Amino acid sequence: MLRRLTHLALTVTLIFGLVAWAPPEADASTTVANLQTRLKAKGFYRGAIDGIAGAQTQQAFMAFRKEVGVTRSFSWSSSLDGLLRDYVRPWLPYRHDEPDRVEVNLSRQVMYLIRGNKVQQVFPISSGNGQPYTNSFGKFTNARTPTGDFKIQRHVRGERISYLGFLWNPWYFTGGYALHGSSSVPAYPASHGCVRLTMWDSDWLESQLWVGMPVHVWYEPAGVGPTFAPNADLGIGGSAGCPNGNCDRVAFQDRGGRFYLWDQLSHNPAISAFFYGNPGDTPFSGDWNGDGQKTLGLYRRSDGYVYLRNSNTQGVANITFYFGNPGDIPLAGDFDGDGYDTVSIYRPSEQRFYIINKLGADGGGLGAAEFSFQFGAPGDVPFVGDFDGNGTDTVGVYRPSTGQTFIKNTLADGPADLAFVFGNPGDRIVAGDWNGDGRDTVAVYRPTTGVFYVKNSNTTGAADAAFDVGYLQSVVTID
Ligand SMILES: [Ca+2]
Ligand SMILES: [Ca+2]
Ligand SMILES: [Ca+2]
Ligand SMILES: [Ca+2]
Repeated sequence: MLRRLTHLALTVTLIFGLVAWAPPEADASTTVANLQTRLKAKGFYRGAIDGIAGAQTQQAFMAFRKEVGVTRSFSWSSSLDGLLRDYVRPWLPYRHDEPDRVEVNLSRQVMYLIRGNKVQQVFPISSGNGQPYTNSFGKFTNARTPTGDFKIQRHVRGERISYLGFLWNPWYFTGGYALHGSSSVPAYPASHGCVRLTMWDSDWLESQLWVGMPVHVWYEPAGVGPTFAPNADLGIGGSAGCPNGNCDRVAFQDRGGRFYLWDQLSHNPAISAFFYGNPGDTPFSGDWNGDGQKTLGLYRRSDGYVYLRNSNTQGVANITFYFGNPGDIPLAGDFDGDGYDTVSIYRPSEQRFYIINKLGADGGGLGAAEFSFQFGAPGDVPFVGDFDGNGTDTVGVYRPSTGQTFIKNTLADGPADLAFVFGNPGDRIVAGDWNGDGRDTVAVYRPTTGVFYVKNSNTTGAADAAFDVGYLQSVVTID
């Protein structure tokens, strides 16, 4: 037994490259029986508590990994322990006339069994792989799982052989598409369009489903607001905490142009939402009027203007001016330490920062750069912060292809003062003072999973906290 446990503990070490991990001693919290009990309590496991990490248990590991959006595999890692402890079943659309139903989440490759409008069980699935094939009528079609609102139409108990193969306990919800047991439920969509369940889950569901039961099949909405309740925690190491009340906050932008302002970095923030700008505008933030409050600015690529506002509320811009060249990236900070943030430029074609310490005149242009310097490589994304706590903002660049992050504490040509790795390809970076110690550090928002990872030091290593914020677009720091 000890041998198996050690192997289990050693199997998977990294979540998204964020976690510097050392093999822990096997203890009671990582025994297979203990994991089975905990996974059962959270709705991921329906088998016996037998201490054996067989196929059914491994599929429960997979189901959990699919559901929380970490690397999909059939093994457990101690780095998942905290996620399981803090896991809260997702908030799903409340359907008042359908308290008992099935929801199929094609994005995460899981199926939820819902009773009394609450998620009871989470099943690993494999849906349509999107590949072309020839159907039973000889027609060329694509292996897509139909999305929409359905009801179970008919059921065959046990084995059914269809044109495309073997189905176990199929529950047809539209045409030839069924929820059914299969001997192959991999990490990814692999079917011709049916929703594959494991054989044992399909047996377990025999007493749970019925003809006429509602089935909803969907992808997670991209940018239509948080899909999960704010308290659906994915905590790594708990809340960032703010001992002195001087911590920065964040606002997330969705694809519809709405901002969600968190009142604090915690798993239960009060969130205010407001619309500002147009869908597709690039947000940033700064204290434009020197009142100590960072508020939103937007860059609208289609007309080349920036729009600055002095409160984080719905309304029109307080100051507007023409910005830079097409392709320039706006950034804002207090680069001269006078208490006012101004809008400057990162020009990716030159990998060059153009620093401007005055705001452009309302209705006019941005103004001439006071100085410039080269920093970064093609593809890098700039960000701003006071990384050494001296009251003056400087810049960093984030390399989304590798997660490498480079920071400067002076605004001049020359090498980085700090270099470290944080995040995954595709992450959105932002800097802020998350713990109130006066120094800005990095955080990344991962659009693919809707998780915001916060770090309190500018070093390689694990995130200090992680928050499930839902499927949004961008993040900005607000203090
Ligand atoms: Ca202000
Ligand atoms: Ca300034
Ligand atoms: Ca500084
Ligand atoms: Ca800090």
